[in-house]
Amino acid sequence: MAAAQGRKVHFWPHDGAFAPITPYVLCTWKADPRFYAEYPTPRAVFSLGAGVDHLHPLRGRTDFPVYRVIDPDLTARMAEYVTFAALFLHRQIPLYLQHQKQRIWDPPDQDAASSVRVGILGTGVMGEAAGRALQMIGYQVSGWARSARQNSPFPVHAGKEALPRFLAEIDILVNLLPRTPETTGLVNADVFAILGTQRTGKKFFINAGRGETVAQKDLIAALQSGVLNGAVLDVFSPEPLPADNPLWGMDNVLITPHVAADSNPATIVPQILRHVGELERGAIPLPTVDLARGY
Ligand code: NDP
Ligand code: OXD
Repeated sequence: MAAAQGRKVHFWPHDGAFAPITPYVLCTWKADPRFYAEYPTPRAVFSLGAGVDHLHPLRGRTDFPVYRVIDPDLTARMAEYVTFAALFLHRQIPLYLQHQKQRIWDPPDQDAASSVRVGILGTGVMGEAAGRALQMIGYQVSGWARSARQNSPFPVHAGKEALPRFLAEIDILVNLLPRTPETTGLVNADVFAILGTQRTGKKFFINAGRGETVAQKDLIAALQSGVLNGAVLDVFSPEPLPADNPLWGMDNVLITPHVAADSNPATIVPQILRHVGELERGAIPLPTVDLARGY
């Protein structure tokens, strides 16, 4: 509250009814759609995370700028998570955990990172940072995005037509796509089948984007049939992942409860206040979200 520097902060719904003082901004994370109905004329909307799929009740609105968290702390956390997950899978940690339980000493063959190809779906703020971190370890990194890149630290394939070619050349697929109408269910059986077809070897999947972008039944089938050798999964549809979901019981799957990159209030509140200050001075900082595009 002190950080708000004299501005009134109203917590909804805990603080009860509020006759909006004009102008006001909304700071929101997975709010009940009634929230937006109660405050229909915001000066700006701030997502309290990087993802903005939770803002779907505002789709079609163009009368205010929308901002998301872009924060080095959050980005670094995602790069950490993806690096951990890639090493966990490529360095065969599930096998050692299993061997340890059985007291088995049996060193397997081990590929160098430089021979492992990691592909990133979505090379935005998170995807590019994760790719850079993976490159530092020596992985061969490539990416896939909607639009072509000028100055990417690794090759980026653009557009739907380029997807099969991108997939055929990778061993570890990392999903960092936002959830939009176009990306919903995009990672499906066809994607898993093409993965790494240019070279025989192990194939892995990491998902820290959104659960809805993956056809979960296809993922389960790919893990059960050996099309995929393992996965590290942070996001699901629905969340929490129901206790009877087969993914929980799979030895080749590591599940984390949507913790890849948590927003830290200590770093995001000053960012929001900086933008609010600019709005108060009449400058409209460039919106970081395009609601029509969905991210
Ligand atoms: P950005 O908006 O910066 O990047 C999104 C990327 O996805 C861009 O490269 C974009 O392409 C690409 N993309 C979007 N739609 C398509 C499409 N139809 N086809 C191909 N590429 C597409 O997002 P961030 O990198 O900051 O974050 C990504 C997601 O990660 C968030 O939306 C959120 O869902 C998730 N997240 C998860 C967290 C967790 O704890 N698990 C924490 C934070 C974020 P282009 O560059 O061409 O626009
Ligand atoms: C986010 C998230 O989008 O935590 O920031 O998933």
